Amino acid sequence: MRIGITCHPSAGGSGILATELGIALAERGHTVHFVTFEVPFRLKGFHTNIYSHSVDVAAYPLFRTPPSALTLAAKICEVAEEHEIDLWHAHYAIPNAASALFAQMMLPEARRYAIVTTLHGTDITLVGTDPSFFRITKFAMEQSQAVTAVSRWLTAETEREFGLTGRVRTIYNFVDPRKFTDAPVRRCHFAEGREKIVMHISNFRPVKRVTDVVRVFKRIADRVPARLVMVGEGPERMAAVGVARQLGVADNIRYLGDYENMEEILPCADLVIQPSEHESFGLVPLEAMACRVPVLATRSGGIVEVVEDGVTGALCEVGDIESMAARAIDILTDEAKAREMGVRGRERALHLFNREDIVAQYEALYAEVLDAWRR
Ligand code: GMT
Repeated sequence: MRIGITCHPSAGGSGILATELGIALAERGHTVHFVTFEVPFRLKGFHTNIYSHSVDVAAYPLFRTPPSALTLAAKICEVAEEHEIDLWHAHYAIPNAASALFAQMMLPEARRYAIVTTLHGTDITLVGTDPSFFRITKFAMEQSQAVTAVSRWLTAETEREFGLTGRVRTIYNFVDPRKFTDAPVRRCHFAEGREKIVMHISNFRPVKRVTDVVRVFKRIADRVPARLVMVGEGPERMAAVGVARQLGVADNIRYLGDYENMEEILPCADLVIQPSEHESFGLVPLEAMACRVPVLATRSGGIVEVVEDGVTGALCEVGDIESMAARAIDILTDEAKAREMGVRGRERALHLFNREDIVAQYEALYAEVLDAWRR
């Protein structure tokens, strides 16, 4: 198949998943064309069967902001026509599904591709439900030939919020268990001696509740020698820095900023913490589980489909700092329990969220969609 993929290329779960999917599809013999505003950050090196096309951003004095959704649509159209694309997979509804739809309409009828749209979470929960985006999000979903969501929770949320005429299918995110392993890594980069390493990885948006990470860590550090490693960048980072200073734990925290090769550092962690307001899936917890790292997360959204409470980590209510700290201390001070959780986490990652199985689900969906589209 000749497949086009559009995604947000910067560090973020939807872009990561789309890129890893494209790489896996190319390995299975499909030709994959990415159309994005910059080269997706996990698309490093040369891959047979993969092409990456960057979108020009038109800066004309009349435009207050560049009409990027239109330039994206124009580029998709150009690539689709030149490379005779069969199917376009848009990751994240806005603007990607809308631009893919516009490009589809611009193509001559005989050249039109089918569209699969994958919803990742905030495109529905935050952006899509904003009144200024609601109708265009709904329209783009209804005009797609298939819509998928990354958890059962997100599927239900989408159906509830949008009352769609068509069906939304759940296809879970996946992890590559060869890349994310428990290979030995150098813990000494982050901690000394018996100090435990607590890790948080995110884009530091308000939904991630990064100040909760620091508050929980303060309680952990009062009882267990520990370091907090914060990975990522975003608007709430300075709030986390401020709370850490107030609580007197600033010296125990290291901020790594944006870091690309997560598989190199994740296995160093003794615990990964993700106290989000809601999380449609939680790719970081899944990658942590694949590395045999227990996860402390909130019982919110689709994350409960990923992390099994008491088995692969712990789930607490959003904002319940005391419970989160108690569960974290429990894991960090019981090595046998932590080890068992790690083992069960990797088993779960391999069993439910295995790269080969999930990619095969997408392939089957593409074949079904194309079959109906060509009739
Ligand atoms: O985490 C983010 O805010 C980034 C966002 C994205 O689109 O890149 O992540 C969403 O998609 C990921 C991949 O499907 C999911 O693992 C995240 O749970 C989801 N984020 C939220 O729902 C907040």
